[in-house]
Amino acid sequence: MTLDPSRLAPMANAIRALSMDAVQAANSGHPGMPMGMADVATVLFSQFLKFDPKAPQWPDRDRFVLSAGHGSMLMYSLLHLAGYDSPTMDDIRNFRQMNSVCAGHPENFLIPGVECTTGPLGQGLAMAVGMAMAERQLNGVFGNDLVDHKTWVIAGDGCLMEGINHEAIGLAGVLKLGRLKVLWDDNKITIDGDTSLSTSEDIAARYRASGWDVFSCDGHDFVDIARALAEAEASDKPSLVACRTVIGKGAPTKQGSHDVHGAPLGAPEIAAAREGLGWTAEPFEVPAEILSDWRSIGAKGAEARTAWEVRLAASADAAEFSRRMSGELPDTGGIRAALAEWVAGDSTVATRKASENWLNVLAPAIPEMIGGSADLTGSNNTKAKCQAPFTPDDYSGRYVYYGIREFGMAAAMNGMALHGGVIPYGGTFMIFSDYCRNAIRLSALQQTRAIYVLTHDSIGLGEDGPTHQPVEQVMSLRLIPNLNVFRPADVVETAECWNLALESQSTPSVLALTRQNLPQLRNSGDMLSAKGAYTLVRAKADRKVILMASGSEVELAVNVAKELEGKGIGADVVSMPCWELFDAQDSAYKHEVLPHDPSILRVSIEAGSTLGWQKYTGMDGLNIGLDRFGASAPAKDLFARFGFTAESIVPRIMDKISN
Ligand SMILES: Cc1ncc(C[n+]2csc(CCOP(=O)(O)OP(=O)(O)O)c2C)c(N)n1
Ligand SMILES: [Mg+2]
Repeated sequence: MTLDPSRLAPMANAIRALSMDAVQAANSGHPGMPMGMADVATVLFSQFLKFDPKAPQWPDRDRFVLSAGHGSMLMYSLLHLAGYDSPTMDDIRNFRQMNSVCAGHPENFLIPGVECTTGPLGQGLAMAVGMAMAERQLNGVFGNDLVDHKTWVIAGDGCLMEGINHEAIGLAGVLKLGRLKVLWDDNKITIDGDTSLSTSEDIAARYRASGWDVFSCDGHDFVDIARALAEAEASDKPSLVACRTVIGKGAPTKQGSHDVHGAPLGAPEIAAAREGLGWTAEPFEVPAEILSDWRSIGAKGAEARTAWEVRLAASADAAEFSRRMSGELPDTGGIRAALAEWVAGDSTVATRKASENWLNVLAPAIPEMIGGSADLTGSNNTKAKCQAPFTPDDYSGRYVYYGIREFGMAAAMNGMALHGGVIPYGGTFMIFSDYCRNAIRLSALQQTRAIYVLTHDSIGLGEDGPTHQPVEQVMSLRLIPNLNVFRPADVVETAECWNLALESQSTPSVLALTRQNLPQLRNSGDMLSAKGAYTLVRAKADRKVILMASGSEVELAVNVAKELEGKGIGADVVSMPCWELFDAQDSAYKHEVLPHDPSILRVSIEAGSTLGWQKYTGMDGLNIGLDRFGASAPAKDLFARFGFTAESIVPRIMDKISN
């Protein structure tokens, strides 16, 4: 569509009208942002964004991320007006109501045109960095014919103020992600009022210092917006466009004020705004001519999409590219054979090292696995031998040096997984899962296959002391819905848990791994970890005790069981590498592993918070754990000091049984 401001203005006003009306009808929501950015978004969609509403999943589309997720009505208006099947006008009428796909904030799992879930400020932009990384990685492998698109972001003052912004733009800068373009809603307003209340930084200088290009425009002048976006598009650096806007533009008495940020305008203000904008249509109606202009923008993308499909069909890489984008793993026959060998073996090794060894089996067989670490590669053991670094000189590389940016890494992993075609995994110490926790939560909410390799998972890390020793982290990760927390006990479970993580297309995983060596506990069984928990050792004497444990404490449970058997007390040992998978088993299996029998004492052993184990042990059980901070000492001494020895545990069990 040629640039004709007289046609664009009514198109932008359609966004304003829908946003005012939907927020008013819902009696909640954020009209200010969509009204303020309506003009910029209209220019972006009409002249820059590559998209086809009839093929929302087309792999080579530009990605559009509304990082300022509170402005969700901007997203819903744009998608509807441009001709996506979802959301419908009825969905928009029911904005923020039960069962409407137009949720309070945009959700990727509700609307195909929504690339990622946004709302937690800053993370949309940080996920866009990951999308831009995935684009370059796949471009590095498959070339321009199949992969050649940009990532566009609309971000607000809040997204730029959040700490994660620093991590995200630093990563984009060092990786020279020139196809990442961020449009900043520079309205100088946040919830509390003028941005001068809380910030005085030179944002442009900060971005430039991080290797970005910075442009600016009057966000209400269509010609100027198009000029700035064209300049940004032409830049080979990641680019920020400061779009000077008026929040709530079009609301006559409220625009420019924080009052318009997050509350309905009210009927009188809406009536006055309609008059000022010359908008005469009824609520939730868009005049045919304006809708037709929008639909013609939407229709434009079909040409690029069909041309791409022709190129794909002609490509020798078509099958492999399509497989990677589908998320299906390649044939893993070799991996199964390797696992059988491991089961037959006898190796004493830290599970972080077992993970590295298994990665050296997985990574060559699964080329879409893109690893990385937040500057702990040698400790997290995340790099497979076959992986070259992912750098601006070689984007086909498969290993990312994320730097000390745990939150930025996790958000980027989400963006990569959402982009598709790659399977991201990344490492840091378990203790720093808290640094990236909200991104892990968003992995779960967004149903991304992000795999977190969190090593040094207990006091077993030893001398680094309590700042580095996780206590509550493993348990607190189990609180997050749709997240599989794996804590494998040995080399075999480590390999099994990795496989399960890779097979979980819509559930992210945490692999909690030890620093310290652990003996191999199993020489039989096929993927027993898939059930989440299983009986590793059966009682020989009359069963009086069931010991359940995860990770490094399974070995201890085995030793405790031996001593109890020596005293004529039969004890099962249940290894529980993944609560979530165990909870998903049928009740027959669960009762087979943990039978209902009040005469059997249930004992949990895990070197971390005990809160939660009671659901398996019952309140009459015994919970051996750590409900205090650790200390700085060698691991062996710490386990002894905090009661994680058979000498300490056996008497407690005997005591409990005899009382
Ligand atoms: C991490 C996070 N902290 C706080 C909020 C709550 N919140 C939503 S919007 C907003 C203000 C954002 O200001 P800005 O990005 O400038 O948006 P504008 O008011 O201009 O629409 C805040 C604090 C949030 N959504 N995410
Ligand atoms: Mg603002």
